[in-house]
Amino acid sequence: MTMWGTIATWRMAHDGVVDASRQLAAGGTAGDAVEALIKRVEAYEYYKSVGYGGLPNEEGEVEMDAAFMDGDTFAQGAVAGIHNVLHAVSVARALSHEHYNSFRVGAGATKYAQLQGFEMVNMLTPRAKKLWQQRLAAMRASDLSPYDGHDTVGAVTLAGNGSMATATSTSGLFMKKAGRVGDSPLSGSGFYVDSAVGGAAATGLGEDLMKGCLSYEIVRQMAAGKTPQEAADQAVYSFAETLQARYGKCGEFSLVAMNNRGEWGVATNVEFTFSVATADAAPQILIAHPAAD
Ligand code: SD4
Repeated sequence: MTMWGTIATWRMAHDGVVDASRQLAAGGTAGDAVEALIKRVEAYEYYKSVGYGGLPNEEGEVEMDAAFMDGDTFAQGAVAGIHNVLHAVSVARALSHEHYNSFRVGAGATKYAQLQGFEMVNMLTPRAKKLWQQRLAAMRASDLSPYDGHDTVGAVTLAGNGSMATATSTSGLFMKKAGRVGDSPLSGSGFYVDSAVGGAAATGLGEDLMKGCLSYEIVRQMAAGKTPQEAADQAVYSFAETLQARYGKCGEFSLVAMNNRGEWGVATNVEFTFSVATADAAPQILIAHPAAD
């Protein structure tokens, strides 16, 4: 049987995983499948942390981060702090075809999307605005942290021809400061893929994920011979421990990984749902727990 597969963060990715697996089963490319997967999540209004309906920053502006990477060529494109673009992942993918200027931020990223004809919409839905107003009032009343929960969609795909791709998309942390960028558009932190090995994608506290370049570290461990599960465990748990010991705290991390044989693994330091499908296993939503001490 031709091996293909996809794995993605959170149960919200499930419909996208179903779409991607149909494409991959029909011989679609890894890039098209991962973009379709992420777009499905971005378009769904009721996911509060990705795409349309995503929660805004402290100033009430929805700022999106997204990335796309081709595991054959290592081509990457990314956007950060982009405004009012329905599919930030598609903008990132378009940028991955550029040799120069492939990572764009803020007004420059938004302008690029407009000029390229990407669909522009007001990303602040009435529902997200209401949640923002409620949180603003609560933050004034007490000292609430802007950070609660973590819900970036990040996915890895393996096509039947052996090519791999990865992509991420997020509105980042609810109530983040204007201009704050997380790990999701950063190569090696939020995502990484090498078709000769495998790929990984992250969700969690970007500020801490960046400290360990955890997606790259998982791919490096797989290249050294570890299974995706061993690689994810090694990268995530050893770094979380080191960070705790040397920095004094460690945010939530959850990473998904798949190798170029369609084997997969997940490591997390918090209860975490994910969705996965392979040529020999129908799409399913699973729950991962932190490894026991
Ligand atoms: C970030 N990794 O921007 C993302 C957070 C997340 O809700 O997973 N999002 O740091």
